[in-house]
Amino acid sequence: MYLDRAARAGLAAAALVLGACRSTPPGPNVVTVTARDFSFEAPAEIPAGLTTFRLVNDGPSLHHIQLIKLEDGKTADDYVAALKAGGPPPRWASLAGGPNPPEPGSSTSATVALEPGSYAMICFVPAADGMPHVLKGMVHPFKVTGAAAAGVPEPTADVVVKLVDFDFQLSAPLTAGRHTIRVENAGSQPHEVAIIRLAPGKTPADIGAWAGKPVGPAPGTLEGGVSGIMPGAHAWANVDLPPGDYALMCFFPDATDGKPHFVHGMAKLVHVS
Ligand SMILES: [Cu+2]
Repeated sequence: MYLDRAARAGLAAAALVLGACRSTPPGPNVVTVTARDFSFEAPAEIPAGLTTFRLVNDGPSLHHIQLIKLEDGKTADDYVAALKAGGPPPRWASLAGGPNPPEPGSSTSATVALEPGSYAMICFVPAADGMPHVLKGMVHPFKVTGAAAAGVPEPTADVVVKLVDFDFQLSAPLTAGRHTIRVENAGSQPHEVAIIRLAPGKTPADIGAWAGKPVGPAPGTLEGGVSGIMPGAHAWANVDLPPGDYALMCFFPDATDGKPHFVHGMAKLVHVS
């Protein structure tokens, strides 16, 4: 019967699709992290290799994930103590990326290659009193174990954003919709990219002015990005951008004068259409 044959053809097509899925190379390991004021709900142990951190922000504040790789047997407590002591960033800690903030009640993700070792997951976003969330207890120690699985290809990016001292260089104009953005630090200092859709009439400078002590609603909508990575490192931001005017921002303090990098030029207006 005609219908039966059509149904059989449909089943055969479905089987082909399933077969194709099975032969697709494995993707990055996905780790879901829930952030809230002021804690992370995250695993204590994560396998080495390409890892997509999916950050679910339960709010009420903005949060991100800044991964810190700890060397020399140092712990997350040592890192927090070093932050409290002030001074230059400790040599035994390196910034290993992570997703920059989505809106409260929303989620975003970023992919990084995790080397085995000891890590701290922290949030540098300042509270309304100006104190970074990490100093309010937003720190989660974890271990990365094992060897990276072989044959997991790096994510395929459709846009590259180079972080330089002090600018964002885009390989192509950003268009509305889903993107995997490869973020490369081609500068001499740690950098990040926060992707923020500007509220009508607002500028990147308005974001900078608001961010130091974020009282009241942001003059824009947080759309993710990649938190701090070291010079020479790269990571990927997975975003879904509505059209609009955007600010690309780096909030890292400058190694020389301590001012945030956006003051030095890492506050770029980008039109997404
Ligand atoms: Cu920077």
